Amino acid sequence: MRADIVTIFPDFFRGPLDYGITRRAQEMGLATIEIHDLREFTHDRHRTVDDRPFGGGEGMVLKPEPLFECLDSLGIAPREDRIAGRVRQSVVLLSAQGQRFTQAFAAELAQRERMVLICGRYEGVDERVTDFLADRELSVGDYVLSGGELPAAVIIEAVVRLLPGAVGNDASTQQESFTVDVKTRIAEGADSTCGSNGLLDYPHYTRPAQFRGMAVPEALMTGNHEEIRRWRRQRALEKTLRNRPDLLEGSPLSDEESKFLDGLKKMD
Ligand code: 9D3
Repeated sequence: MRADIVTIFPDFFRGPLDYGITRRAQEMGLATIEIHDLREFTHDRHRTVDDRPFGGGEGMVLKPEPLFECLDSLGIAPREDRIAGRVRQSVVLLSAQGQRFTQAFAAELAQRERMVLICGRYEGVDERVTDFLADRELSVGDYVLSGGELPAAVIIEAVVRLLPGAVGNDASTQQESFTVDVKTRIAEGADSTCGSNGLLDYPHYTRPAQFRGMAVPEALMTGNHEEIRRWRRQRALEKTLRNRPDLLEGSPLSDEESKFLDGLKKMD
């Protein structure tokens, strides 16, 4: 996959993409990430990328011309070909007004040969970019950031780790590939926070078994795999109820799990 990032802060991306899986994916040639300085697509002495909003109001807006010129220079297919799926390319505008980025979007973008991420800044971006240049407008969550740079790094990381071969022999992917229905769920957009069942993951422990008076739970030390499985499932249910009750809605539970969960709900 080739990813292009369009930004007024090109130096921002020295760092976040040069570690771990994203670094290795680039070294292996699975991903090529290019950063484009929006100011290089201006023509005035001050390299102006923003202007005041028509109709008045607070703040500044990213001008359309440098963004359209930048995209022209990238040799991206026409928007109608991208939208119709005639080419596997996406142009994504990062904005606070976008659709929420989820694992499902990550899985979809991982199918693309090419993706362009446009980082919004200031109060926003001229809407003609949204309507006629980008084919998706994405936000990474309901909180206010100062621009699309961190979100772009988030999206690149989420997408690149899904590229075939990117995670290598990492135990977490091996475990994922055990169960066919997990892969299917992930392809269908299962949340990365979820284990195989749409719940949060169970808690993990490693050595030492005793640490400053804090013991690893007994069940994990038994070597009884049936008991360990049940313990993990119960802790995952507890944690999901406490931290992400919304995930329990769409999650199919066995009779035993439903009973356990009802018991938990009565407790508080
Ligand atoms: C008047 C309200 N505005 C400012 C408080 C809205 C607003 C404009 C521009 C809020 C944020 C931004 C800049 N943010 C992004 O460009 C952005 C973003 C975000 O703020 N949160 C989550 N995802 C993203 S992607 C791009």
